[in-house]
Amino acid sequence: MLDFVRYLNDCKFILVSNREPYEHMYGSGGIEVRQPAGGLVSALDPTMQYTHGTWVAWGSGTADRDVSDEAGRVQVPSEDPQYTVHRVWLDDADIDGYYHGFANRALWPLCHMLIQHFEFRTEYWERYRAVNLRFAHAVADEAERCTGRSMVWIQDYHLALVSEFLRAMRPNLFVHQFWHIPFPPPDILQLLPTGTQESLLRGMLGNDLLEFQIDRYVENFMDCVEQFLPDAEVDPVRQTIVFRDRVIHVGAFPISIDVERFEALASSPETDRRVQTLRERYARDGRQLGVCVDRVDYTKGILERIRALEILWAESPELRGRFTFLFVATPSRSNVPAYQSLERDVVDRTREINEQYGSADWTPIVLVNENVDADLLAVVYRAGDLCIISSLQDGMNLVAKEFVACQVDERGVLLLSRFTGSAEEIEGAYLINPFNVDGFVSAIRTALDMTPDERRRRMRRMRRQLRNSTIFDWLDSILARATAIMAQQQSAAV
Ligand code: ADQ
Repeated sequence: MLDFVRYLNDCKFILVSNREPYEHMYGSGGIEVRQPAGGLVSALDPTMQYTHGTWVAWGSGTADRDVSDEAGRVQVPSEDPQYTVHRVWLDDADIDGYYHGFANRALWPLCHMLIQHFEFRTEYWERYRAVNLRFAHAVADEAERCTGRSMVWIQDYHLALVSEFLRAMRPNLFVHQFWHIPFPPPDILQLLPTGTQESLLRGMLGNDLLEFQIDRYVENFMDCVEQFLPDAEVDPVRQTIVFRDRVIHVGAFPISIDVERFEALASSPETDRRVQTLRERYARDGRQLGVCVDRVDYTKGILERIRALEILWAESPELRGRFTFLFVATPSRSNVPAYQSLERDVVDRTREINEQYGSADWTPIVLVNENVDADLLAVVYRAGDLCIISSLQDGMNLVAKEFVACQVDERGVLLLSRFTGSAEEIEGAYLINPFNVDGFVSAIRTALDMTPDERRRRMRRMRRQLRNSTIFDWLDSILARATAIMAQQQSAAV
């Protein structure tokens, strides 16, 4: 599994992300360590442990300062230290401006092209720049601590300017960045005030390699550079940009999940038992169970999905009592007003539909409003007869892949928005357009009517494909590409 670690043999690996891999929190029994759930941390933590690198991230835990040294460094995991976490400290104004402000109120909606949610404030942008500079100082400090060459890998849209700041401090560092969300075309990026879109793009061009999820985002990025930075030379065929006498490589590297882990979770005897109980409750006597798992976010098309379900039950009374929808939702970014009102709308709309169409022995939408653990996720995914992913835009969407990995009985249909990165990757899903409500409703009907043979055929195809494209393949292809470019640079410099 860790074969790709060979790429990092002779250089120090410095990973940079907004969220940290271990958070120290004051709890009732003293200091507790929390590791955030999620594919990225579970794939990268072993890599970091094996290479003894450094992870630079925001120190967000209540006890983080008390367990770190003066430079903000702490060894993890605490029971058997293998690598360093270098924490960057943010105060409330930083969190408001950098995180809730520019990252989540300006860049997030802009990249997802949902411009009704776009809100730019000069204060947000200034904080974003200041915090990105602070991250760059922390990385430079780490690079200075080692004698050999370092490879810096930045994650995501919170840190778009770090590579340019770093380049000015340490011109020889090798820096690359993975952009987890979509990248918009020029007509959308230009909603940023004049000058800001140029600064953002220049910030990203501090990297030696920029990784996006799919080719469409690569193309959008190159179109933006072409339009807003006339002094950059874009080569769309080779996917390179020459800027300030440097060559920046750009490419598509679709992220995935730890497929074996999800398959194992879905196949355990305990899961078997829990799936039976769940189906007994919601899918007995030929009833079908629809499922979905989401962060409550306006990009996920949640209200569009609820609306489609409502129309389905309104127009097809025969489906009332025959089809239940289990929706596992976790509140997210609750400090941003748009998210608060979405959370309220989801609860209100669900209650209205349940009151209108439900009966004594049937609840149309079962809303589980919490973050659930991976075991329960596997149960939900395996129990589903169909999974509905209706994102209005989504960089990749890992829920789609998790559902496929857990469908060990090959019973489920995947209804997948064609505006997800996954839709360009997964063959065998039933694609939908969440903006076309009638088409959406008729797709749910078709899925419910799909024969077991057709379901199995589609699911097998998706599962075969997924096994050849796991999160470890993703990591391997990025590190292989990064080290190849690094080697090219070194031989050109000799
Ligand atoms: P997200 O927008 O968070 O990620 P997604 O890819 O679907 O979207 O990942 C969500 C993750 O959170 C999944 O692993 C899912 O299991 C988990 N999750 C969601 N709701 C949960 C709940 N109620 N309980 C427990 N777990 C829950 C961003 C981009 C995506 C991109 C990923 C990875 O927006 O487009 O696919 O990063 O690059």
